[in-house]
Amino acid sequence: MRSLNEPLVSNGYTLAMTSERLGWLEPRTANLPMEQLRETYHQQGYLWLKGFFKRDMVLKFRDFFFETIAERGLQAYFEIITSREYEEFCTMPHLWNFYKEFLQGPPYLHRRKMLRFNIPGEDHCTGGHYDLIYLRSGTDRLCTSWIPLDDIPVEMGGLIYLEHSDAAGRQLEAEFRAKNAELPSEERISAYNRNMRANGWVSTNLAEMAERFNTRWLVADYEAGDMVIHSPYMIHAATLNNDPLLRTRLSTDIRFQCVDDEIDQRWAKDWSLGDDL
Ligand SMILES: O=C(O)CCC(=O)C(=O)O
Repeated sequence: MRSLNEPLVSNGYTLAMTSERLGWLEPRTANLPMEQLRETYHQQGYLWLKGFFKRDMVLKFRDFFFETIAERGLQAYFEIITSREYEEFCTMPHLWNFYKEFLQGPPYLHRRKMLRFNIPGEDHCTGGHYDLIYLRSGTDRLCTSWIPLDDIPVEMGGLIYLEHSDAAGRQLEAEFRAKNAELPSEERISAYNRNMRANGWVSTNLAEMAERFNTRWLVADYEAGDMVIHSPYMIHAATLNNDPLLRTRLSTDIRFQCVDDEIDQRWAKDWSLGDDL
């Protein structure tokens, strides 16, 4: 297990680097029996599948992204979001068939899909949250796939998980459900209603969160080809991209469920700026 040279920083807060507060995500290989993978996912709240995709395929999509932006400028970003290339990447048979087996039913991919890039020097990143806050109007049998679209060592600020926080997310959501019960129906399901914190985050102070929940943030050196699946209650966040080589962190996060489970229709459209979801 390697050690980190610099402390990890997230939205102005420095993470404690002690072994009680910081650890490493545990990888699995995708060729393990499906039952075992499902069990690990339920126990840990996440499943980090090493080398799930062919590396070349991931890097080809990364190249498509950066070449399109280089040719046409940042305004091409939302064209990429709606592009055939992105849709094909997210629905490739290898991924689709995996989810069919994992979910034990025909999968449904939420159309609102995020492609994120984080440049070294930015001062903000994803705060601590769980995903159901944004998807309250459907089933909670929901899986997020977080896919690094390049190698993302810890220093580049990949996704980090609060260990064993699926239970804490469930507890928080039960509390919010009770508080939100009085609100008009549209507001009740909103991640930004009067009972929620800014951006729907649990907090941006990750150091305080590790103390409060008495647990560790789990970090990882991700490689192109990996995929992490997390539960909608699992608390996660990111740290700032502090890459000495000044590379941009590129990743996508997309959400699957069974087509027969209740679907949050607010997500049945492409991601756009200010869509308030
Ligand atoms: O990539 C990020 O910074 C955030 C991703 C995320 O929150 C998710 O995958 O649910």
